[in-house]
Amino acid sequence: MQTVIRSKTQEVIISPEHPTVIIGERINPTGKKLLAQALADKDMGRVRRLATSQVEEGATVLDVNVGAASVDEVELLPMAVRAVMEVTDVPLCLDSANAQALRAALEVYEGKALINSVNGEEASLERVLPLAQEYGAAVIGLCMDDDGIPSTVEGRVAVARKIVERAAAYGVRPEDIVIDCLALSVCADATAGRVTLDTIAAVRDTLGVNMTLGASNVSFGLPDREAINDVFLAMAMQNGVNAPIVNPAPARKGILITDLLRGLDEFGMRYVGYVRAQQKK
Ligand code: THG
Repeated sequence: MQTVIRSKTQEVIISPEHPTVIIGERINPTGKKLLAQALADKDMGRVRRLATSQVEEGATVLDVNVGAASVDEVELLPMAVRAVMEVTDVPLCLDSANAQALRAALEVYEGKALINSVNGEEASLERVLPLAQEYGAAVIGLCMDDDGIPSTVEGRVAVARKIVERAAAYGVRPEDIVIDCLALSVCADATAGRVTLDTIAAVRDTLGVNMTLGASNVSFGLPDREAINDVFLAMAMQNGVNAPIVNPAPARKGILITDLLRGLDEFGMRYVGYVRAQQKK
């Protein structure tokens, strides 16, 4: 199964047979006071710089999230999308829980976007899936609903299946659904990592759709988070995640090595190219 997303000039294919797609997460004011302030001031300089730097660091898709207090997402999300399109050619992942903001961003976006996201709640399905159909976009489906994130593998797979089925009813094909099985901290719940990993394998085996993951939640509250994130992401990729949402600079090496070991990097061209480029810096 192939999920194709596009900018004006570039096409990115998410599939188990292709190298892992890195969705850069850093255009997001969470934990970034200066970016939150710049967005409140409608100053897109930081957004532009985060776009350029993440593409240099290996992102082939950029997540764009402007959600912060004192930010009107309906105005700011399309503004940020325009700013990013001015400085990079990669396809974009439009990250908002606000359907009006998603629509405004889809209106200005040039290409086939990845909407981030829909979930199993009725209100979300009814608002977001028609947008995907109308704009011909792909959409990330989160394994959660009105009752929160199910604690069992079966519960999460049921939400994923519901999203795929409801999408079909709205004319959105399974190829255009990218499921996020959701990572929670292993610090709070020892089984959190395992439930996510087992859900990923079950979604791959039963639904066969492509998958994303914001892997860094898994290490929340623990020391040396990057080491934990790297190992967890490798395991998640082995189970079927093929388009993770990550900070590209620290995540890229582990992703390239995991692709190499999984037979997705012929002659090690991508890995060797990366190591050579790092040595020249
Ligand atoms: N799934 C999907 N979308 C998502 C997430 C997910 N979007 C948002 C988030 N999770 C992924 N994006 C981020 C963005 C920033 C951070 C983590 C995940 C983050 N920021 C640092 C902090 O808070 O300390 C700031 C550090 C920095 O990058 O400079 O951790 O799970 N579908």
